[in-house]
Amino acid sequence: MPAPWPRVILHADMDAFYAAVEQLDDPRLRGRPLLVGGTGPRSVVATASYEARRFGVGSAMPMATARRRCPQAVVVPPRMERYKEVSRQVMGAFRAFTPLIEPLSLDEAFLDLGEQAPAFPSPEALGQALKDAVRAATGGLTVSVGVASTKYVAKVASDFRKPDGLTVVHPTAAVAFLAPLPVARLWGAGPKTVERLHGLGLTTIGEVAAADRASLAAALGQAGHHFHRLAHADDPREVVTEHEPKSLSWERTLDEDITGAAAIRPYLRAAADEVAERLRRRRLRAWGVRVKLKTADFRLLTRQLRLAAPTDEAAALHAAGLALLAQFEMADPVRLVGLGGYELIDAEAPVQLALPLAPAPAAEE
Ligand code: DCP
Ligand code: MG
Repeated sequence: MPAPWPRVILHADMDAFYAAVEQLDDPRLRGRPLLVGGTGPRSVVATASYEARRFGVGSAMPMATARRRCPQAVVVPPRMERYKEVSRQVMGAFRAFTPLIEPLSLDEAFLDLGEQAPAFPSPEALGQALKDAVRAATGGLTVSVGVASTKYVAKVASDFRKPDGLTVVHPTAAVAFLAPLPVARLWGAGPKTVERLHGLGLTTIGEVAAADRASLAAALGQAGHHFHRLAHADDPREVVTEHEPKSLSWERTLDEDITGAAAIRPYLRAAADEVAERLRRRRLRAWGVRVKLKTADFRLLTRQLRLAAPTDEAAALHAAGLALLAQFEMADPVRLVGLGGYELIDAEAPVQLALPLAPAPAAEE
């Protein structure tokens, strides 16, 4: 993958998912307007095939209204078990590309290609390979894919040319890509926000990007900052896999062995910065801090402690790291230095402060 991609994130969203599965399983339904949903008086449309969408019907519309607008549509009841089965095939196809998958629903996920991306000659080839893999795994279903360097832009991109779309937004083109889109496409902007933005005379994302950040914040509070950043294609959120990491650590095998605390301290500084950055990106905080040293003769030594409050700050991690370093006997040369946070919690979770605790027992492997 060419250099200017700081990272490669894909958003993939199956086309008319339930309806596409029904058309896959019953060839007579292919090419026809199809509504998936119940037929009771209070039923709504779960989804409509693209043939039916032309008649102005779509998800969440009362079934009665949809049938009035598109009387020739076939209506089938949902078969959730089958959709879950196909969803497993789809997610399985994604997993062949990367373990870093964040499913948002049965038919939609973010993929962080991180280190796998360079294996592909171009972002277009990568996106096409994903589409081909989904088609093969499901026996013929199409997925729309957005490729970008942030989650937000990838999500907007996957929706850009539906169905069977592939939209690649180069990082340097992201702001221009977003600019003409309506403010409703800002992630998290519901009807109320859209109304407020319109009240400020802002109807496109480009206008939000050009707006003064302070006045946006004055009108919308914290959300004003958030939307201003999104409009600049700035979205620090990481792809979060189903399984939260148990710990986040930084470690480095050194070019040459070093001896003594003074030589080790600069590495702890760098490690604390890196771990804090990664915690914040994942919206996590660590209760525990661990320092790991490997001696030149390959003994692994660790010391750990539990903080008085969970943190995502480099200064707190660094201070803990220095306190832990003081607990090692520093006579032997060291070939590896590491620092990690463990016992991670959601940064937004309410925190119950710890009772003062003695340091956790040191471990030695
Ligand atoms: N769904 C639902 N009720 C809704 C929205 C969706 O039951 N209000 C179900 C049916 C969809 C599936 O979830 O098939 C996926 O939702 P999407 O929003 O991705 O819609 P589709 O995949 O149907 O269409 P699109 O091609 O727009 O992604
Ligand atoms: Mg979909």
